Amino acid sequence: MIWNPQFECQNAVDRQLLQLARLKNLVETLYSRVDFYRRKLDAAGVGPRDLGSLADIAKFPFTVKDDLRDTYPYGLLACTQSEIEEVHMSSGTTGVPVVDAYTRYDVECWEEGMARTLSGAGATRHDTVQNCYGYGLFTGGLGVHYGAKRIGANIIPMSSGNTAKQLMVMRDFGSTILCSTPSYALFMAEEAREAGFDVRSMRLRSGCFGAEPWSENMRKQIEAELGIDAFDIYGLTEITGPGVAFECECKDGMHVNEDLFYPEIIDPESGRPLPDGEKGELVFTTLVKEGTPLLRYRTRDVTIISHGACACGRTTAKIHRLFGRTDDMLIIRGVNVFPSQIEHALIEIEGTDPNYLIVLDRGPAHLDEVELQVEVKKELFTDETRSLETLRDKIESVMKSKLGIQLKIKLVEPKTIERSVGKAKRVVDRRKI
Ligand code: DLL
Repeated sequence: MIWNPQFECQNAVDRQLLQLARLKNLVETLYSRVDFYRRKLDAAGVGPRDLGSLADIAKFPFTVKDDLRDTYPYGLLACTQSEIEEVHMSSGTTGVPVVDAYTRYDVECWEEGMARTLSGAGATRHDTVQNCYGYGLFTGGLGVHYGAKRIGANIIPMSSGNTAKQLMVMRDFGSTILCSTPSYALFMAEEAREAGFDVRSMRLRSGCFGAEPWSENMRKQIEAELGIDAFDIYGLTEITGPGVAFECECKDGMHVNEDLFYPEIIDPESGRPLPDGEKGELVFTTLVKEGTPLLRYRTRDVTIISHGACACGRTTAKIHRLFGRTDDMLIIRGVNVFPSQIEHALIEIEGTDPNYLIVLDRGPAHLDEVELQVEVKKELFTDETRSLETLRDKIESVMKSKLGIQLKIKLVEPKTIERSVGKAKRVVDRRKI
């Protein structure tokens, strides 16, 4: 089901004209309303007049996550504060959040992008959408919520967690579409098996999964265990949240909502744009955003782009399932975590050394398990065990409040963690995704 054929099936020439007009408008807006961008564009010696064609975008400077952090909270606002209707945030490298501020029109565009996303997975107004993405500052919960409302579907705002209740609701209310992280979908399948729920015989028929890396193998497993069609959906807080790109029934790459976001693939080293089919870093320019519009935002996500019509009838560019990231950001149970955040938190805790190792694993229930090994001062090991326990509890609660996730803390003696001669190895990722 195609939600908006006018934009999703537009011919290439008309789309490019639309994108160019929107891009010019964006650059004008950024120049006149956002000091940060006026300085950046002046320094690069470019302005709206330099945009003769879409390819000219390559002359313009990039925006990076640090720019968002440095201008926290409202330094990139292109509208007045009273026009802001909603804000969302995700973690930045040092724990300073990156902010996305939405005007009424931005929320409408988000609803539109998410209506297309859910339609790609076959949703209509007759569906019951069980939304297990977290509601709150994370964009997953409300993004799906708005899209489902726009379609006119019945939305069950479960948020994440409480799996027994999720399964009961799924059965009793006949949910037809499941929205969650892929790892939580597998966890639910496992819990269902143990609790004697036969999800395959329920009404569930498809699901939208994203917010973290997953694989074709995981897709097969989710589809087999839940008896559904599983679709990959992509987005990021900075750009709008979910609703940036989504799979259709062909399950062969994610369609980018190109009338709303202009995608590029660049060489992460040189910054040069790469042609279709070449692997590189995904960059987005928001074409209609009013609150916090961004020019050439480097997502750090690595993928391939392809243009051309799809068998589903859509003509929008498609991005390949993500291959990874160019930075060290980890996604642990759907939460973005930078090792540097852990390091900053540890420095403030007395008794610890700044030597640590993050060990990631997929537990038997498919959920990420994280062990944080921390070297502690030698004296603590000779003391009563009570002080070690107190320190462990302290680290656990500091991490929980700073990162928003529970880590298993293992205190180790000095010099236990292997030293490396080059860049310190802070992460061991044993998750087989
Ligand atoms: O994860 C938005 C979202 C919510 C997407 C629900 C899909 C579903 P952030 O928390 O800002 O936003 O994290 C964005 O998550 O840059 C990717 O590295 C990763 N990511 C998102 N979707 C996928 C996906 C939301 N389908 C970061 N596959 C992005 C792999 C994904 N990684």
